[in-house]
Amino acid sequence: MEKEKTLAMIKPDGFSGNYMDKIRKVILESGFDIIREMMVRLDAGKVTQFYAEHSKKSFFPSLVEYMTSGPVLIMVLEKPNAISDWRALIGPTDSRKAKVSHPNSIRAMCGLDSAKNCVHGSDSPQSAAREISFFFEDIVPGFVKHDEL
Ligand code: YYY
Ligand code: MG
Repeated sequence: MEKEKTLAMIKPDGFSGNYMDKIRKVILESGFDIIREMMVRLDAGKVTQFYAEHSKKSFFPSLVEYMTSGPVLIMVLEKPNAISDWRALIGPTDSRKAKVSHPNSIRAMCGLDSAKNCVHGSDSPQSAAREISFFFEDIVPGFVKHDEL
């Protein structure tokens, strides 16, 4: 089966709670290769672009505040079926639900609720291509950035 890439992110609470090493361990033990990673502090402009699809939602201002509250670790993960396997491993958006329905998921382990949920994962091949090229321009050759997204 052909390898696939997805974008993963450890959000600010993953840092502050010292979950970083645990999360990296789960990633590697689950068969993903971490082919690129960088630690950055996102500014409001970058978060607004990254989460453009949610810009009209009521939670958007708090999402921007949360995502800019501390450093994040951004990773490109690779393995066959990486996109849906990483989504399955992180669990549902709401960490409170994850603790009930997916107790072994990463969001159950380190998230708090539907806002502070500790990790990100691309939700489709289109999102993965956009999000990887958003942070690592060299990885998706030929992928055209959509400024309106
Ligand atoms: O893809 P995923 O992160 O699982 O959820 P989305 O519905 O795409 O929302 C993106 C991001 O927005 C979520 O990870 C936290 C934040 N958010 C929020 O703060 N409050 C909500 N009720 C829903 C989402
Ligand atoms: Mg999403």
